[in-house]
Amino acid sequence: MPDVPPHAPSKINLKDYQRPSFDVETVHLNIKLFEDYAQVNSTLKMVRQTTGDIILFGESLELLSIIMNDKALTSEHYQQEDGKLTIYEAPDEVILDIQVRICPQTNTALEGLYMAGSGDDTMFVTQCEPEGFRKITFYPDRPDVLAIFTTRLEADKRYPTLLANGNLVEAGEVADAPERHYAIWQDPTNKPSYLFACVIADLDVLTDSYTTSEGRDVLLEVYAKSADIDKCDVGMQALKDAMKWDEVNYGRAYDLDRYMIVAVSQFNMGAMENKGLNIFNTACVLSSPETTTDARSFSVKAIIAHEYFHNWTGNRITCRDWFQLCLKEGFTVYRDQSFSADQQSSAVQRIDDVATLRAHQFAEDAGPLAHPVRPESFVEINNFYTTTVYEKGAEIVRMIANTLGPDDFRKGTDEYFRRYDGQAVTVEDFLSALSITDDKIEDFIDWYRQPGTPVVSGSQTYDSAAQTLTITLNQQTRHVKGFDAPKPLPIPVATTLFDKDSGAIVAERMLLLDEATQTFVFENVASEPVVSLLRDFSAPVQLNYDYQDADLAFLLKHEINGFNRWQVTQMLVNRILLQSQGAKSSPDVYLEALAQTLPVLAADDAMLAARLLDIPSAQELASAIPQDYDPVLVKEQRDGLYQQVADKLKDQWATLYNDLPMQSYEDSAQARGIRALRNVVLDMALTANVEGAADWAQQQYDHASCMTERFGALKAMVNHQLPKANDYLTDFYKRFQANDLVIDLWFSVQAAADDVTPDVIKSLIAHTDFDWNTPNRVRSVIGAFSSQPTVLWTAEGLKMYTDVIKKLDDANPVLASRLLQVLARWNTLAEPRRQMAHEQLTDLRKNVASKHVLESLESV
Ligand code: 0A1
Ligand code: ZN
Repeated sequence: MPDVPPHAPSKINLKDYQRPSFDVETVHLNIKLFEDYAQVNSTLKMVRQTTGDIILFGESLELLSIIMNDKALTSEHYQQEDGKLTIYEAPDEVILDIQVRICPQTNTALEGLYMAGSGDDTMFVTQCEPEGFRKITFYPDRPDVLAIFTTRLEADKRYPTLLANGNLVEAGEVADAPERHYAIWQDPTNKPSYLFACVIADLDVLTDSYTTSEGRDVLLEVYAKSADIDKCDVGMQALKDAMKWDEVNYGRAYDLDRYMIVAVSQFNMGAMENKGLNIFNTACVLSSPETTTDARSFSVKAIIAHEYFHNWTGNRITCRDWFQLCLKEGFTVYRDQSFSADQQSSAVQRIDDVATLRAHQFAEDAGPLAHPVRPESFVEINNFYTTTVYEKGAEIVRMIANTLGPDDFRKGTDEYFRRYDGQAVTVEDFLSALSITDDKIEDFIDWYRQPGTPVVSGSQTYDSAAQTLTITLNQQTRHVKGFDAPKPLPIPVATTLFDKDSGAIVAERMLLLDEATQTFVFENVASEPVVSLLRDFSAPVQLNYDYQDADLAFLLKHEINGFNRWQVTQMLVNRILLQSQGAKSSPDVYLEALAQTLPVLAADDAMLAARLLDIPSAQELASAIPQDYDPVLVKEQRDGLYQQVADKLKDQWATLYNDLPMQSYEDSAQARGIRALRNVVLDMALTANVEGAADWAQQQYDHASCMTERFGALKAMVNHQLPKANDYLTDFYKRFQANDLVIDLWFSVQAAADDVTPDVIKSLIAHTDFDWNTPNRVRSVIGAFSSQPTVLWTAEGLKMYTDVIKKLDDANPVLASRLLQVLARWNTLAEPRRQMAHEQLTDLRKNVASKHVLESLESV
């Protein structure tokens, strides 16, 4: 009996990997765009590598003809089945000419070549990672087939912008068709098809230049529609900063004469690193003080850097197969996080990265969609662009970098680039290069193979006679269904001992916990110290140490590193809020410690002070509750603690707020810190009912110098349901009606409001500006709504949410499946919600067809 139902989509397994039987040397693409279709002619020069037939992939293509070595093929020479075209008995060297017709105008999945924008802003762009190229033409669309691409684009002159990878070699009018023109681009680097890109549009361009450390003059271009071109400077500057940073920190210089970025309003993800022609979601490249919050603007810089860094980690060295996705993503995220840490306080950067990891990746690792950083099987690779692959993947690289130290890590990365440049490789190859100075690094392979977040528990004993401190640590990882029993992983635990009286550091060591249980002895310790563990979050684990509340309060005061102070507040908060999970703290110690720390820190480091007031989101708290999760109870407890903090410092909010006056806009770390803290203080003051706080909000909105101030005020007014909130929402809408990204904020602030109801969401969906074909807009309503678990996990909330998934399943399965991930932890809910969710998800499963969504529903 098969253990999968016959209709279940089939799985692809890492262990079945086989080299392609043919390589492609060169590809000539000729893409002609017409009013309601496009014709794609391709010429592939292919050479045999191993035995076997030629296998090409193709989806949603109308095959017009195939010619092999000048001979037209008919159906007896090939077979077309399940998105595969197999050509039999091919000679060792072939020239294939293939003609297909595609329809970018109706491509709502936003993969392959698709139409974006509307009216005068219509444009055509591509998204090929991971398997979109097969929607443009038949091709061995797999990352280990590298080829030299030449691309000819032809379109009506109404689209003056014709771009593809590499260098422009020719452009002109089309003979016999004066209304049409063409451009020919040649990319001199060997690349897999997922890095192919082209753009046919009418765009303005911001131009700059950069001279590399190797003396290459590079033309830099950011393309956007004309109304947005004034919002491209932040991205351009970030690009130049990233280029320099990669030269200094990794010895990597850019390798082409041109680097282009194109902003597109309809895009499933953040951005894409296509060789020399990055395509960006407008939300991840456009930035201006008036329209973009500081947090968004900061992430614009990080994403620009991320895509640029892929040029070496992803493009020049790419993945052998899609199971190795973390090879390029984990390393590149680690690189962009390091870049960002150099642009602001490194403590705040680490706080933000760890907060994201804990909120999203830990939740994923705790639920039914848990998977290894390098999965071993999948149905649909699009479902594996996850925080596990990206963020946990980055944490593994960070552990390796910290274990080696900066010099040996650099030797290892130099070796990686030297050995594998121009190749498609595996995680094992990466580890083997990094281990040239220390072969223990290869042991980190288990981190890539084993799902689940390890829990590190521990305790200490102090022997005053021997003057030794013994720390006992043990590790445990849950056994995820379908995987081998977990084994101990190498876990670096950064540890510092503090003298209890003076607060001075007594000893500092990186402990390597690589067995189930281990003891570590510190000698010559004169009195029992307070131990600070997992400093800078030295490993992606849950820490469960036998602390007294007083130890944590001590660390909040004496820890010198800002990240560690934040980590201590988070431990205190978790011990208060997760009482049902055996935690054991009263809020008093936490409230007292905050009250003492905050006023001093506010003057010193406003950004860090703002972070210290963080209380984990309801979703993050939920991820620590393995069963009987009651969203109402968690919300009550969370809101209750927030209220207690607000009340405890009630007398101080006015002083704090007034000490953070609004000034003319400045883009410095200090100014950003002040703006962040002011927004937090405003919300606290409204929570504590501080007299006059509603006026502060209105004043802040009316006199805002930038979007961080204006949106912070609006959000506070909406969340606290101030009488004027609706007037201000109307004003906000009118002011920014022409700017889609700001209108996304307008939608999201309502959809994520504390008092949101499914009816509010329905009315937002019915708004004339709502658009199912624009993922940013869908996320601004549906994604934002999912941040309110008490409404989401109701019969009505779930019905609405699953109806959205049904609606998107066919039109845009990548988006549908990503939105669905939010419901993954339905089985940890307390009854009767669990049963209710199960019924709705079972019903959803009967009403969807995409393998993306079906795979995400496998555990239902
Ligand atoms: N490689 C990109 C992410 C990306 C993945 C898939 C996409 O379309 C389905 C688009 C972008 C990155 O890491 O930035
Ligand atoms: Zn990436």
